[in-house]
Amino acid sequence: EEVEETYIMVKPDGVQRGLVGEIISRFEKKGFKLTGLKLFKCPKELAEEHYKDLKAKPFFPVLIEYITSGPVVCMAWEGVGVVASARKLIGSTNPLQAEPGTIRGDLAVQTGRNVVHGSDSPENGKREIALWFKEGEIVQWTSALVSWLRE
Ligand code: YYY
Ligand code: MG
Repeated sequence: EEVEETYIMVKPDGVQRGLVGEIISRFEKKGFKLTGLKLFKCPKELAEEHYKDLKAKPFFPVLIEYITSGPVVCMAWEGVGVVASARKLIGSTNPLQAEPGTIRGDLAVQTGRNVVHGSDSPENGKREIALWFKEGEIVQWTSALVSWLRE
């Protein structure tokens, strides 16, 4: 069990639908530590770099259009096993297949409007945080709750 970091982002539909607080809450309540947070209008080049592995997919242009269509909320979260755990909290890519209780399972209906992003590996967590945040925007701090979350 290692301390990891993951990049979580409320997509433009999540911001427009007023789901920012709800989504942040899920990660806070689980017991992870927030180390970065900002509202941000994503430039096209950054969206393309973030999703570069999907460049050949037919839905890529529409995906870039969607991600750049309004402000997003960028977050960095830290914790033991946070990458895989956040993916579980988020649920399947297609919200209709996502389990109830997950963010997408509870709050979304379509893959193209699935409200939230989460890194899929610790390596991509680091890569994406470095991509979306500038130096100084990530804050190291000690939560007063640590001893109540882990023995
Ligand atoms: O990591 P996750 O967001 O669950 O899915 P990815 O396979 O990385 O795809 C990224 C993003 O692309 C997805 O959240 C929506 C969009 N997308 C799509 O519009 N249509 C697909 N068939 C697959 C993905
Ligand atoms: Mg992905």
